[in-house]
Amino acid sequence: MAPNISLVISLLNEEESLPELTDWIVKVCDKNNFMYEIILIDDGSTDTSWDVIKKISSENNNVKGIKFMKNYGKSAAIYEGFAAAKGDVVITMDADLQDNPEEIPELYEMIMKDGFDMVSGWKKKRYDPILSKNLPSKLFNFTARMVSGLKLHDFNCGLKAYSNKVVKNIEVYGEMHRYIPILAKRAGFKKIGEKIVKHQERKYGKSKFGLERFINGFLDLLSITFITRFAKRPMHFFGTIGSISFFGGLLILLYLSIEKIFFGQHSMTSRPLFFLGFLAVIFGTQLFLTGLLADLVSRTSQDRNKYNVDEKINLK
Ligand SMILES: Nc1nc2c(ncn2[C@@H]2O[C@H](COP(=O)(O)OP(=O)(O)O)[C@@H](O)[C@H]2O)c(=O)[nH]1
Ligand SMILES: [Mg+2]
Repeated sequence: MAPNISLVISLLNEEESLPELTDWIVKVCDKNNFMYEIILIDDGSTDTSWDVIKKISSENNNVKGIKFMKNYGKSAAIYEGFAAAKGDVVITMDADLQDNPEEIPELYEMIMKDGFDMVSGWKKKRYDPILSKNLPSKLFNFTARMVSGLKLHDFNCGLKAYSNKVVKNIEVYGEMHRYIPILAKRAGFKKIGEKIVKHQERKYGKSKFGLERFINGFLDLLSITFITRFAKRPMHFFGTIGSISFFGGLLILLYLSIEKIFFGQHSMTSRPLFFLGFLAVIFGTQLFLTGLLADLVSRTSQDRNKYNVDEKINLK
């Protein structure tokens, strides 16, 4: 029988947390009579995480593992997890025990009973460093709200629930795991909700995302804007600016030519305006061609979702 719930957990070097985490999830699922599967994706860990996963999955068939040959990043891991997930409801959570498995039943209800396509967790009370995490995250979320029109407080929360349809219809790649609610909205899912979730301090190991968030956060903001609007149609972006520049330049040159031909202005090339027009036409053509090329490239890139999987357990 197909499981009710798939838990998709991507991880990097979380050997200490894994046994406790899976025990806790199993306990919650058993108590609620859920048929469940736990899909652990080891994204090139250098500690003994994979051995731990092998051990756990040998004792419990519902625990499944995917091991990447190297570190591809969280989006890649989630992509593979989503592809493998069979449950009616798919729930992602962090592996470090910061997300609380006790939230699973309510998230499940929100998808199955209340009809949400997706529910995003909101770590209202957050146990992370203020300066390196909480503040940049507020800024990121503010802009993401502006850009997407989605009223969520915590776009990047690891704890999220989806109906199966959502995970099979969105493509998480690059660094897109931060924008999954936006991807879902773009894919046509409308009922996207939020649930305040409990958050804990990290118990073992240390955070893998550090201060580089300041910079990445800013770049993410740029790409989030760009991607939501133009990823599939780069031509709309480059083409628009290119055309404005091209036709602006053309007008300038036309004006100068008319002046020369009909009003006897002598030297066209000694006038500053000539260079502006000249430049604008060339610049516009360049942008236009860039847009065209980008369009072709984005259409033909087929292997952006190819990841080398080393081994799989309890999965075909
Ligand atoms: N697939 C994958 N997961 C990662 C990577 N880095 C961290 N994670 C996992 O993502 C989750 C959150 O990471 P964490 O370091 O706790 O980030 P923080 O909670 O924002 O400080 C944990 O389950 C990590 O094991 C990575 O490079 N690839
Ligand atoms: Mg964490």
